[in-house]
Amino acid sequence: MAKKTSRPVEEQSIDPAAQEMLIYAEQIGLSTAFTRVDEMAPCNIGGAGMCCKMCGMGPCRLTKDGSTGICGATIDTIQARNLARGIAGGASAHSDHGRDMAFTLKAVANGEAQGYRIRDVAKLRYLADFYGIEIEDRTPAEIANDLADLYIAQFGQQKGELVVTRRAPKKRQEVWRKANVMPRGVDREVVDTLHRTHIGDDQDAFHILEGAVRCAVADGWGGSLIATDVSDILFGTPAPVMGEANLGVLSKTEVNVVVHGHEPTLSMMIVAASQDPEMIEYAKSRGAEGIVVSGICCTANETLMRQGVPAAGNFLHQELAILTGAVEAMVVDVQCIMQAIVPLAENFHTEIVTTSPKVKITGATHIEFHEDRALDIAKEIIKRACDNFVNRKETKIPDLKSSLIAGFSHEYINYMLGGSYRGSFRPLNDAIMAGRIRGVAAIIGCNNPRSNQDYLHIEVTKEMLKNDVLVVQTGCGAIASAKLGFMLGEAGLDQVGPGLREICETTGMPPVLHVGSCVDNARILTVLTQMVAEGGLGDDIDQVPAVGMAPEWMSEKALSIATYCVASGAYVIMGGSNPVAGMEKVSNSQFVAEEVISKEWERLYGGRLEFIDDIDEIIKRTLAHIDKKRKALNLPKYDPARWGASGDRRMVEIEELPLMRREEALYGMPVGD
Ligand code: SF4
Ligand code: MSK
Repeated sequence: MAKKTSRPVEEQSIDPAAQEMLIYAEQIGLSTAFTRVDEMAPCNIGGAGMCCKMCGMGPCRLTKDGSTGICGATIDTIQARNLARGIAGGASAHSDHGRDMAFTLKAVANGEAQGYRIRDVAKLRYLADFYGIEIEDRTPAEIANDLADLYIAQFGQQKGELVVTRRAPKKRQEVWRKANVMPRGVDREVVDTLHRTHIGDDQDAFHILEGAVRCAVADGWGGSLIATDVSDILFGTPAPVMGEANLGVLSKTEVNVVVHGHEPTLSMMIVAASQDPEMIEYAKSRGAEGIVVSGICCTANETLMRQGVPAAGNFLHQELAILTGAVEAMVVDVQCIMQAIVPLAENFHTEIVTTSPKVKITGATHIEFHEDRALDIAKEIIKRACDNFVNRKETKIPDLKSSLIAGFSHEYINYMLGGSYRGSFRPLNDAIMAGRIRGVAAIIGCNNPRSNQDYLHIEVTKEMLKNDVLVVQTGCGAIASAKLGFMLGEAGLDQVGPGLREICETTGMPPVLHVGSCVDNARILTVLTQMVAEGGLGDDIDQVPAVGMAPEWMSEKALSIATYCVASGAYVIMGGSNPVAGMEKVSNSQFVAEEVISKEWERLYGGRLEFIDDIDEIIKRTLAHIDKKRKALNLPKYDPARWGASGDRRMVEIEELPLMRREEALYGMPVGD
């Protein structure tokens, strides 16, 4: 039962659809994460990373100046260990996703996966060739088998260097070697971090966090990049596709199947099964008009950017979708699935179906997914949802959804800027060098009910656009922008500065680019690498005028992403709670971990990690960093007045002038008689 919420709905979410559902939840007395968060005060000792429970002598809470744990561990050791374990947790989740994708590729190559095929042969051949796999006179299946073996080997490799790191700029690889953070194997680095943070192991904050950086690099330039590569090979490299986002995508008259989690393997098969005429007939036989599949969280991003499957919402929408009473089945795989959806669904007819061999939730139906029967399993789930349609009672679906364009992969951006025969990042680099585009901001990451849902994502995005900063987004941040209408070409252009606006009008790209799911932050790394390779913006990622932000972060994966971005040279700002914060009672001089992730990491990698909860400060530091990098590259100072009205706007103004004045405006003087 929900208690009366302490915050008005406008302070829980800026999304009108969410607000509508939150009012409804309160009316019918059901709790959500939005209300539970107000009933659960955060522990400020644990939140600041000052509580250690690494052994049975503790937990030890270090809240007094100079205090240590029972074993003598100091505050900097404890904070560094806690942060390192968070990074290892996030890296393991992303990377295990990558491993599963590599096994799927192997199964597809060997004809052991039902319903899949290799869709992007060009990317398969490019990657195989990059890694030295023979591609001439070989079938896609033969090449895919070898590439899958190479990728699978990256997880268990014990010595040497992850081959995937060769995709980073050469200078960056040297930085990692010099700093001793070049990963040996994905699993090895995760285990190494868990080992060194056990009681009685590594007890030097700098050294603990060095291991954590190696682990994060193994994620970003290892497991995550493998996940993205294989998803593109199997399901197609994303290219712009129209879609819709928000709870209004749920259908009043059709069977609603919501796919939620992260891995595209099952969700893409569910999409395929839902389009099967036999399944549609089955739905009709149960009284529905058809079947609608929609997504939540990063499964939404995976299916949206490849198939245009509508996104029902981001992380905090998972409970709200069930509250509509219109969801026959919520099919989940891995990561970011709240246990609360099972008891919540008991108030409705919604069946929660877990599918991953790694994830069961007490009270949910478990239908385990295996590639060799993928399509059969997907059809079985769809049929169950159709059968459940007759149990649907009153529904309450907010009549709110926004259109968007998703699918800006690295490859498409290259094509978009240069065309088929001269694909290039040159126009983007030139625009940054000239100052039309001030810089690039990657605004990524989760929703967190401790802040106002989507508010930070949207406010930061708006400020970046006003300041001619091109925005790329992934994960739940991308869905926040989509829901609020920023991802539709001209739709957001009235809020964009003149220089960026002109580039958007010339190239046809929206000012906010949907780049994918949270595992696809690896795409942002490859975009930055190509910007470096294109020339004019330095010879390594740390020189590019770019910033990464996760304003509403909550998951361990966000910690790993932030760390691999810093290790790649980026300045990263996280909003919300600071896991290495100090407490007033304890002398600041002790907070070595916070010093390491900012000053020390900047010295070693050229990037730094900061936790800042003030939105004005986030914006100020982002723009200051971009300007600092512009200055270091000797680029002209950013000056929006230089560009004035952009091309299309100027043309509209000129069109409205009398003929004589029009010619004068166009050519500087009247033309002819
Ligand atoms: Fe306490 Fe040390 Fe055990 Fe941590 S490892 S719980 S600080 S005794
Ligand atoms: S789903 S990790 S809440 S982005 Fe990738 Fe969203 Fe964060 Fe999960």
